[in-house]
Amino acid sequence: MRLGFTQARLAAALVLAIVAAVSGCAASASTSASQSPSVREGSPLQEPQQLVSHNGFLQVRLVVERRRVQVADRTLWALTYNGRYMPPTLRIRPGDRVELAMENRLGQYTNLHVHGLHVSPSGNSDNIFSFAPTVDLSRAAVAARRTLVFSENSAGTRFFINGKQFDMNRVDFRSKLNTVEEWTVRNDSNEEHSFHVHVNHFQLMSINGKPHQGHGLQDTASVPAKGQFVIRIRFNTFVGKTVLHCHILNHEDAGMMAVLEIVK
Ligand SMILES: [Cu+2]
Repeated sequence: MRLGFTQARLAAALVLAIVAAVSGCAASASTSASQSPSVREGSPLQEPQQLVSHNGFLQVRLVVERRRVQVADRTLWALTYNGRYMPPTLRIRPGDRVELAMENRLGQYTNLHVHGLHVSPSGNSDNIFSFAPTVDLSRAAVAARRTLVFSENSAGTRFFINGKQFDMNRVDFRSKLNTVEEWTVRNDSNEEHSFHVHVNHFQLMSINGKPHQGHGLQDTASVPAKGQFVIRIRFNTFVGKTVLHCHILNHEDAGMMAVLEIVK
């Protein structure tokens, strides 16, 4: 993750406020043993680490991971930032530039939210929706590429995939188990169709040539009228015959369905 700021609109110091919920009290005043024998006086309260810009520039690398830490003389498994329970404070001046790279070692998705900075909600900036697909097929080796053309007759009464109406006794596409394929789904008609494939979810890569930032795998996607999209699909776990089709029921019933067989 990399955030760039050329115009910091703050007065003096900026605080990177990644809120860490402090579990249990930090340093309590000494209490008599009879009231709470498990609480001892802890270390003095410590300020978070400060990372300070120099010559108008601050480069920060934040490693986020679950680690064992000492808090108030207790051992905790906690979410940490660069090995510390409290995240650092960033000190920069108006107009400074910050480059912040976050490495996520949590084994689950997270994002970085900052207080005191004017940051875009797009892309991988301060974007709560920026979860990557659970599986990212963008760098996968592609075993086969196919084009699936959705079309219909001018009356809108018969619907086709690659010029054919559905026939359950015909196999239209044969794909190999444990491979990734890239399919271009093209819509030659004047209305949108709802592409749907059974068994394996797919990653939507682009729509009408424009790269798509996916929020996860999906099993249905709209293909625009006179447009197209590109998906990548991995055939996991199961072999056998299944179908892909338009999810508009009368299109499907009028032929817009095809047989996909997944083979070893
Ligand atoms: Cu349709």
